[in-house]
Amino acid sequence: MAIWNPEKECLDRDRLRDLQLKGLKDTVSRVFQNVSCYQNKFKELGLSPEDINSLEDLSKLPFTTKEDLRLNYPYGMFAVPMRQVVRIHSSSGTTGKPTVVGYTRNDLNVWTELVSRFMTAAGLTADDIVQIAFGYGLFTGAFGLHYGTERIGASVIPMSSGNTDKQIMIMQDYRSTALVCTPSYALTLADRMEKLGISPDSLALRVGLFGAEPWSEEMRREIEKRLGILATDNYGLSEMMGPGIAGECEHQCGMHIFEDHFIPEIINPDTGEVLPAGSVGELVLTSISKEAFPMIRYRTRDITRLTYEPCVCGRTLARMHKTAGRSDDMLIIKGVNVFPTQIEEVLFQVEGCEPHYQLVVDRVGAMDTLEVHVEVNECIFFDEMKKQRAFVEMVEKRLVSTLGVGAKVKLVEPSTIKRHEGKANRVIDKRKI
Ligand code: DLL
Repeated sequence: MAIWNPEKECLDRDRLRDLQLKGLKDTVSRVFQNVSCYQNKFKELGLSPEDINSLEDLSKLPFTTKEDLRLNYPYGMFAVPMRQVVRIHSSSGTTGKPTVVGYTRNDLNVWTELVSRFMTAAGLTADDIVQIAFGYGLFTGAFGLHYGTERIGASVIPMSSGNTDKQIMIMQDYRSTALVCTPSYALTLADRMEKLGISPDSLALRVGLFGAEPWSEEMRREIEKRLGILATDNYGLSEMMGPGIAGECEHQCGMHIFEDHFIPEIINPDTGEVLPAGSVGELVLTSISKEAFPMIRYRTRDITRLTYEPCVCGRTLARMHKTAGRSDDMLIIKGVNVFPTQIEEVLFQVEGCEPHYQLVVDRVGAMDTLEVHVEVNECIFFDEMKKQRAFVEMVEKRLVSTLGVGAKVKLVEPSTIKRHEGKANRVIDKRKI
């Protein structure tokens, strides 16, 4: 199978470490000289760039958080003068001011290279026709994938998000072979195609490159079955660059992190302590090649685990496992930690449940409550009460045994839960309202 940049993606790990140390030292010197937020943080810790002499010294450096970016809104974290910045994007933050990110010409080049890597890893070539159904705009998804598509020589259809019927028409008429969007939108498309009586066999679609939100293995199988494609996962965040931090190869066994540009660490989110390889914890990333907007030990809030075992594809880069979600998305129900993706896994395994659900969290007196609203097929929805009740009890039983905390299940009619065009928002937490 093709590898976009074998020299870097299959680099011997000792040489990779040399390259990382060099990139780390350069980055630390640059932020120390040019970014007042880092100057202050380093001074508080009594650190100077000369103290960084090995990769182990990384843990001496301070973390960067979303709060730092907010405090330095809009351009305070930039390490180059504005005249060297050629592109600006922004995070899709749901609370407060969005964070602003900038790119030099070289940053854009690197970004395009890294997207080309994971597109190639997913099996795309110059022969593909790639339909991009991410929204073009401040969000990094569409532009990131757009330039990667062009770089590998495939044809890009810059469709943007929404307008589901038109997406399907274009997919049919233009013979799109690859689809780029969020996994939840892929399901929205599959649903609509079924309603319109369009069989996936009549399309040329063969691969999906999905990312920008957490999704379970069960959801992957559902998308693959319903669209008749190979569905691959890719990960990124605007604060680090956008898509192109990590992406899966066709073996679908974890996303290769482009470690020649980003150093990953896993920490205990409560104490900040660095955890040994293989542990589950919060992913922390340090950029080692970015010019405009370098990030030292950025706390992503995403909970995952890294594997350093070599992959059968030949890449030597570490792989990150599907994230359970952001630690901010984690619900604490009666003291038990619950990720929406865990609920998704259970629902997707139940025959009769449709892949559309909404979680409603509330507090009655001092007691947290969790309600799971799930669409079921018409057979079940219109079934006699007794059978419906038995169905609800069966789902509730499975949920409590997986989550360790009870949830009330409410069956809703097909097509009643809101469909998503971009990132899905599946939780209504009335406790925060
Ligand atoms: O979502 C960048 C992106 C665009 C990635 C397109 C992949 C494809 P933000 O809007 O800043 O950037 O959101 C970043 O989304 O911290 C994760 O919580 C979540 N996320 C992104 N990719 C994945 C994924 C883009 N593959 C935040 N699996 C991140 C799980 C993901 N969560």
